[in-house]
Amino acid sequence: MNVKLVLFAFLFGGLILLNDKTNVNALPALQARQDPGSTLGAFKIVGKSGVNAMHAVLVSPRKVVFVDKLENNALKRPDGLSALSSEYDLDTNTAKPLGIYTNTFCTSGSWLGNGTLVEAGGDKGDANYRSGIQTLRLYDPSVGDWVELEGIVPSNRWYPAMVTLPNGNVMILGGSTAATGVNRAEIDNPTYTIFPPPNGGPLTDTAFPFLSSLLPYNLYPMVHVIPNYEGKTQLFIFANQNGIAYDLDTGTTITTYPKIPGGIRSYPLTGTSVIIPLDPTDYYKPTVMICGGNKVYELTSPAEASCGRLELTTPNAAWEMDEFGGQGRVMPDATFLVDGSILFVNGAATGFAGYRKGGGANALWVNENPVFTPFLYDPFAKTYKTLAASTIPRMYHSVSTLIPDGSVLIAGSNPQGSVSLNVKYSTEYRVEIFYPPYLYSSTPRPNIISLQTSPINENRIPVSYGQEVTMVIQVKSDGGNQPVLKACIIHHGFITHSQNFSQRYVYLEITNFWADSSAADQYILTIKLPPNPTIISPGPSYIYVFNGDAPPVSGAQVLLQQAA
Ligand SMILES: *[C@@H]1O[C@H](CO)[C@@H](O)[C@H](O)[C@H]1NC(C)=O
Ligand SMILES: *[C@@H]1O[C@H](CO)[C@@H](O)[C@H](O)[C@H]1NC(C)=O
Ligand SMILES: [Cu+2]
Repeated sequence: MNVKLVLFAFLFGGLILLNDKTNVNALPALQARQDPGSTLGAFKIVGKSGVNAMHAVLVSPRKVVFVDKLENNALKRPDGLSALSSEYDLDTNTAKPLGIYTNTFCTSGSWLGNGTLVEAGGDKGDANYRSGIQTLRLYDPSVGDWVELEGIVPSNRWYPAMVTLPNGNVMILGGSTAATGVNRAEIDNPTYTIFPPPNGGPLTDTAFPFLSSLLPYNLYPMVHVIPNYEGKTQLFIFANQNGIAYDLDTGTTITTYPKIPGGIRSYPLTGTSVIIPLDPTDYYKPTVMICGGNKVYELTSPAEASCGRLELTTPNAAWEMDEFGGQGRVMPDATFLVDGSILFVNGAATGFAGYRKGGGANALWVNENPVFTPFLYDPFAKTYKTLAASTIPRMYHSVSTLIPDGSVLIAGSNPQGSVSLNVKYSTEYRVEIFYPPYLYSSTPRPNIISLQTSPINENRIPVSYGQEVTMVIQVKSDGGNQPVLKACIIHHGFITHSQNFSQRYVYLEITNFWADSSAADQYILTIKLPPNPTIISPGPSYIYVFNGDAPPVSGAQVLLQQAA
């Protein structure tokens, strides 16, 4: 048995991880305690992203790929040109350039079910970079770099959305055919494209007129797969203030939902959306939560301070509104934590998404008054808690993603047309890790030793829908108490512009649990995976086992697929 054990030491109620690597990710000192046993978490600046972190995706347990737009980044490719994409190593906190040669301003991405990442769209090129507006890019983590397929996207895609379908293909949806601050009919692209094309041959566009009805605020539409037991491909598609449930197999609208109260939720009055954690004991009943945005396209307009929750499969469901923790936010990022809570972070308190207008002392900030404090939302209690603040403004073009060790990587912010340093709201390269309160818990963290007898995070472990998998974990007893274990699977998604394509959090049923007499504090668990790919898309995901609120030392990366 692989015993690359991680030792725990408990000091002053905090938790320090000791392992054989340099301890670069040690927890920062505790910030002010709110109440005994609970903290506000802490930020730590850990490194530089090399390119602005406009798009981010966790590609393996300790690596994040960033994609920027075409601009003059200090990080250079081997040929001397500025890199547009980098791979960030979470152990060494260093970034290396990747090979993208077409303009990625601004794109979307999602994983194919086979475990290759797709990213598509962009803008015009320049003397050194080609146009990216019809480019599709593939990233295979086992190769570790991009392959660009230029000109294969049948129409121009600027600010499209993307989602992984239950069959493992990706859908590229909407956007405009040319760069714009606000969309308009002449450049609208109310169509979708599926990759790879279902019948082979070239990619084709299919008309999707619902998007035109949402002009001018239909860029980066929100899209989520709706869970069902009938093997149907049904999507929740939302922009501006309106959403529908759409059956992709029959090309019909199943439900037209009521308009969300409050402001406009999609680009450039950007809010965010998540499907709150799905639960097998509740038959995976989906509830979407849409937060933030703004009411009017006006620089000084206070950001929308409301969130709406809507049950997508309950007949005649109404929006259940709250005050978004009392803080308006445009361009928030919503990040699931391992325990199912949602971290809202980044964004601004006034304005809308986009670059400054004008320069120097005359700069007009279209987004202003950065919000420095993350809020932790409990989707069951429906409560918000204010956490420790960052010192870095993170507004337009910033990101946040969960890391399998339970922390959150936060990067980016570039409300500038091109790299501008040492100015107000500079192009921001600093990468922060946010350590949520649960990492300071005194509850022992589980250490996942193996999954289906394979040591974790050496390779993606293949698993299939409905399968019962076996895990061996170690967890110290907490003052003689047995661990209280829960399990979940998280698809970390592709993050850009406050959207998180194909994101998903699903609780897993622990079907059996017993002490393993072969080693102290060791347990064997059997865990049942979700029954079908409408619940969580096929492709790379992480299985987590947590003890009370304490996340595992690391989640276990799997490649989830249909049984052959
Ligand atoms: C996944 O499918 C895409 C599209 O067909 C292909 O280009 C890619 O190589 C495949 N990846 C793997 C890991 O097989
Ligand atoms: C996206 O969603 C996934 C899974 O739900 C989560 O792990 C990730 O942190 C989220 N990121 C953002 C920015 O919403
Ligand atoms: Cu953008």
